[in-house]
Amino acid sequence: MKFKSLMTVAALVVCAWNVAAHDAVEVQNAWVRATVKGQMATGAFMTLTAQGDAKLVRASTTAAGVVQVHEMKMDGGVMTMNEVKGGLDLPAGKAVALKPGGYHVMLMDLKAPLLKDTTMPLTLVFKDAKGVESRLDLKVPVAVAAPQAAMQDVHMDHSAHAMPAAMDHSGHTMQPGASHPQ
Ligand SMILES: [Cu+2]
Repeated sequence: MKFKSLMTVAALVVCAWNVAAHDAVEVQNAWVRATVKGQMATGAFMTLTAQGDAKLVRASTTAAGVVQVHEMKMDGGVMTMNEVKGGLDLPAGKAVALKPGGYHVMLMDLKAPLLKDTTMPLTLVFKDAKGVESRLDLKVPVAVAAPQAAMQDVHMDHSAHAMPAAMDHSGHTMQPGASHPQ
């Protein structure tokens, strides 16, 4: 009986998040690597924490013609980069880092150089465990390196955030010198 009433409360909370439309996945420390004239590709990086099991299924921006979710890894001493097929898994409550040398949002066919200290619009599309899609519109800071600030939340609306901001980020220190191939 008590268990059942708790379930009802949980369901109501989920509904509230759906109404907010963009609060099912928390985005932190988002940034996109600045480019120079003539450079056609770069990467966007961030930490994603889904409230419930979800996937990052696609991303888009007006700044690039092609946007893909990529995974970079060492394969027999060679760095390889492949599109993540079927979406990037975001297990409930787990901070998933997109960072140089690992997962990233690959921006190709750039329309213009991305200048540092500007922002770039980025739309992320998530799919929850029921297959329902939601989109999140971000303005991502353009920088030459990962932001040093531990907590830079690009969300504009914090009203519905029930999760504590201090998740465990110990595994997400940036690799000095790691860079994204052009
Ligand atoms: Cu890539």
